[in-house]
Amino acid sequence: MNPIPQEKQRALVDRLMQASGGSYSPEVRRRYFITGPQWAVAYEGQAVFHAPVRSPITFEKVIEEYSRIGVGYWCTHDTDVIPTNDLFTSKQDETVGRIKTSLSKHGMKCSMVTTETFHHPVWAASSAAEASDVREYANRRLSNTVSIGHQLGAQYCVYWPGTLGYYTQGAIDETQTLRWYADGINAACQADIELAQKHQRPTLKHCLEAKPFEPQAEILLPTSDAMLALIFSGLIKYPDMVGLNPEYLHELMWGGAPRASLARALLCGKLFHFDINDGYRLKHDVDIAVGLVNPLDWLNVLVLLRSHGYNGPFNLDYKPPRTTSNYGVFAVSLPSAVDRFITLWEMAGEVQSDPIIKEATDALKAGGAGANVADVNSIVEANKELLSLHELIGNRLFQILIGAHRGRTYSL
Ligand code: 3MF
Ligand code: MG
Ligand code: MG
Repeated sequence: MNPIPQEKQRALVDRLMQASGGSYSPEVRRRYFITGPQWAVAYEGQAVFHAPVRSPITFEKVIEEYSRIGVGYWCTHDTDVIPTNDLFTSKQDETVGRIKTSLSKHGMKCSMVTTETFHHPVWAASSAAEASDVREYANRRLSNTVSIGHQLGAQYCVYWPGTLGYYTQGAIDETQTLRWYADGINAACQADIELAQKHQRPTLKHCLEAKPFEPQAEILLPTSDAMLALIFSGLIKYPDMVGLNPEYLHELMWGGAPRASLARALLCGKLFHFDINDGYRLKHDVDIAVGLVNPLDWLNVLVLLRSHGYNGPFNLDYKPPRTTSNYGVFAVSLPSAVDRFITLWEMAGEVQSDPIIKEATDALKAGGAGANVADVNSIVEANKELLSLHELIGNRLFQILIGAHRGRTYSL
């Protein structure tokens, strides 16, 4: 093949996307509670060892593009759209006004707001730092975000604690720091109760998001289970207002099974919001788009969520790779992520109604006949042959993933 002239490259990308097929219309995409973060598509590809590869884009452009593609909801950190020094000033009000205009112009809704508590130097010792002025500022920031949320019509507020941890052990008292952290969540909920009354709206759903490592060496709330423990610890003043925003990759990063983490959250009634992406176990937070690494696991995750009637947001918290251009973010990255999600969601429905999986799971629950519960060996014998169905179900899930259940064959 000859080298491709620069001016023909976008057309090539578009043609191959078209040829790949599998895309849904914006109308179909809008039926799902898929939410698009400002920061995901505005990410310029920078990191500790990486210079940016893409140029900045405005929230107006982000909202317009989400709308065109069919992602009906937008969410943001406070400082994604309002520089830290402009918060609490008239510039904040002016920006919030422009966001409202942009959302309504494009038929979009704001689903969620979140406070940046990890990037700015003020958070060097976390939002629950020893110095009371940092903590007071944190409370103001969290309350201000809740206020922005009400102004924009959001239903959710997310908290990723970011720098809540340490580099050198013994420098902080973990129990005290966690108490101070809970005080911040309490201040946000308290502000929410007052603001909700003022705006004549329901209070927001406050969702805690854990991550096991990055950007601190050691993290005080590393998993969704740790967040559940905090919610039920007695330190949280309004535990009914507080739940979880698990992130798929964050649970995988510590070596956990995301589906099991989600199951525990569901059992506690705390699965409020879900960050969807993909990546690898025991590696850093690569935020690859949903389904590109672990499609079979993702299929299973969605079976769980479908079976339990999860109806919260699916938030596209991923980072388009550094090899993707500004054009590619909207031409390839975003639509393909949304469409993989929808395809996996539909496949999860097929799993739920698959007669083979149904009969196999029913048989496993019915168990084998003829066991004498006083005799351990007879229990083993009674169920022995049935238990092969576990692996058979695994195989059936693979077949559904590759379309074999619909007659797709390979070299046969
Ligand atoms: C970090 C994250 C965050 C949170 C976001 C929401 C930048 O690993 O996942 O995304 O999701 O801060 O509060
Ligand atoms: Mg996240
Ligand atoms: Mg992540």
